Amino acid sequence: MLYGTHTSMCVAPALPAVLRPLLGFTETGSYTVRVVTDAGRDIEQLDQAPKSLSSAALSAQTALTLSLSRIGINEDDGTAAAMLTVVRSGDLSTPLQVLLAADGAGLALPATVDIAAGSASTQVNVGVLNDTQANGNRQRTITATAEAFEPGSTQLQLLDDDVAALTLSMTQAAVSEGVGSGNLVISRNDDAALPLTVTLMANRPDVVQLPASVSFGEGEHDKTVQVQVLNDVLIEPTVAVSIVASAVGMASGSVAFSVLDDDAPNLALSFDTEVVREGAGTGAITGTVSRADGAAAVTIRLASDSTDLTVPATVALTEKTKKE
Ligand SMILES: [Ca+2]
Ligand SMILES: [Ca+2]
Ligand SMILES: [Ca+2]
Repeated sequence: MLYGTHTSMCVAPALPAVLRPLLGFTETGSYTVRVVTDAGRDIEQLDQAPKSLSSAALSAQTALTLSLSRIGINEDDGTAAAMLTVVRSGDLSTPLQVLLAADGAGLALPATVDIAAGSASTQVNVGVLNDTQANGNRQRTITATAEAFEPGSTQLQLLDDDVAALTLSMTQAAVSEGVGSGNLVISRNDDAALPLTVTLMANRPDVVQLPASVSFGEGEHDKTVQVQVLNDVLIEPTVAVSIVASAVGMASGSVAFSVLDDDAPNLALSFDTEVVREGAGTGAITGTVSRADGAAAVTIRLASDSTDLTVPATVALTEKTKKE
């Protein structure tokens, strides 16, 4: 506490902010502080530094203060992750526009918030932006500023909800045998501070070929490799291919795509006679449908260009057979 040798009207220009509320300086303006000695007129001083009093007016500066309903918010908490309360001191008779800012990415804040005339405070939602990066927990400071006000600030923890993982994508959802290759993109979602070797594996090495591994350099987040699609002359159904990528310390990633066959059945049609009499009836001619290659079942459509000859609409070739 401050003591003096006599009673006087005086002012303390450098009065610490912590004393202002104790002395009742809640309003803007100039104040005069009366310092009164104790009954014994003794001076009690905790240090020996000279003390002086000034006649300059003391101005109690207005200030903004911030508080949050929560100080730890998760990346997936959405647009109303926490409630921010902005309080002003001083004259309340006019509205006040307060500027809000955060010291880093990840928060959704309005750039300004208005405190209405007659109000000392207002509230606003603090939202959080959810990303897919394994970017760790981050501390953020929110600051409120307004002209002629001491800025206010508050801090919160932005909690990551992502694990370090690999993701895969194919630039084509389906690749034809005849095209030869497709592009596989491998991505890592961590900060890529260290090089990384990723192992690649396909469920159908008889259909596709790809590098056994791919190396990420420091700072590299994406790599693209070619997936070779093996070509043959066999008639085959569409093949579902999946590729898995794995690496130490990372969750594995996978992608599925289709390999489309480009081989048409090589069909032949022959008859057991070249001449037939009118009225010979059903079964007058035996036709043979055959294929030179392919193992899969297939249905062949038949047609005649004459109303004098009738043929079955379809004939089915079962797996590895020919049919008459
Ligand atoms: Ca996330
Ligand atoms: Ca994240
Ligand atoms: Ca084929």
